[in-house]
Amino acid sequence: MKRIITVQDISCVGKCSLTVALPIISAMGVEACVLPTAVLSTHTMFKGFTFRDLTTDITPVCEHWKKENIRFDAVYTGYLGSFEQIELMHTLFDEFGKDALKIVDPCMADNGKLYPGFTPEFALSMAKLCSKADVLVPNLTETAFMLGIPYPGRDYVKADIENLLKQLADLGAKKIVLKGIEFDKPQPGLTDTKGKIGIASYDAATGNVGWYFHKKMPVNFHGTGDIFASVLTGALMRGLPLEKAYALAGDFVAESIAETLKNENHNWYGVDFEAVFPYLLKRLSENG
Ligand code: PXL
Repeated sequence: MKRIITVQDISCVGKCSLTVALPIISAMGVEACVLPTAVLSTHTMFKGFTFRDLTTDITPVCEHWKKENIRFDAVYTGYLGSFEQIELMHTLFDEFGKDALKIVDPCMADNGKLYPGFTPEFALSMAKLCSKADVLVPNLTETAFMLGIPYPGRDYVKADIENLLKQLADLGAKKIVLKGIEFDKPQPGLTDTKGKIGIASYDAATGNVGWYFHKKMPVNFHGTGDIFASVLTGALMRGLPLEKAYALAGDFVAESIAETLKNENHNWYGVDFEAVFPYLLKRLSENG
């Protein structure tokens, strides 16, 4: 069985970060080890959340793993709470990432805004960590902050996205999976994008650009980026090629939102992905 380590916070309530990564990656038949960066009472979209920083635990935990000769097939980093934690992730990649797939979700912003507590300088520091990624999974907002350019909103065409992919690859990441692409008008070479939301990918080694569009749900939910990156990690570990892995991740997010909206008293803070595991496992058994 493949074994991964995921490094992100545990928001006790909120259906994001570790409370989605653990169940999803485990359900996909991959051993999910965790390195929690902080414990929060809820994610940061609630008011008055508590925050216990776990930075000082990271090095001793890793030292113990080194003594025990523990190895991972993938190292997947998500929400990191400080500059110091980003620095520690460079060390983690050096020590545990040599033979492992390094997946970075630079989880810090969405819809044109940084999440509470983050600054543009933090985004530039995250961009340095992305240089070590085998697979980088940003959204458009994170891309803009990491490249130090204005958030494009919906004002872009296909060539602009291709340009962003190349700029992200110039940071040093080997493969890019850019989420949340929506085109208002038809684009050359792309069919059936109307009313859809999608993913653009780039392989720095070959220069190949890939696209995948899936149905756009009427409501945005928190934590869906973490769900996307978790499914992507699980699918890559199960041997799916990158294009199939991100298609499955996008479809699973859309299915999770659809499931949530079936209940008119649904939570505002996260999606009911738990009810969609049968779909995920069926797709996985059919190789995506
Ligand atoms: O879903 C991303 C995320 C993860 N962890 C924490 C967050 C957020 C988004 O706001 O607050 C603590």
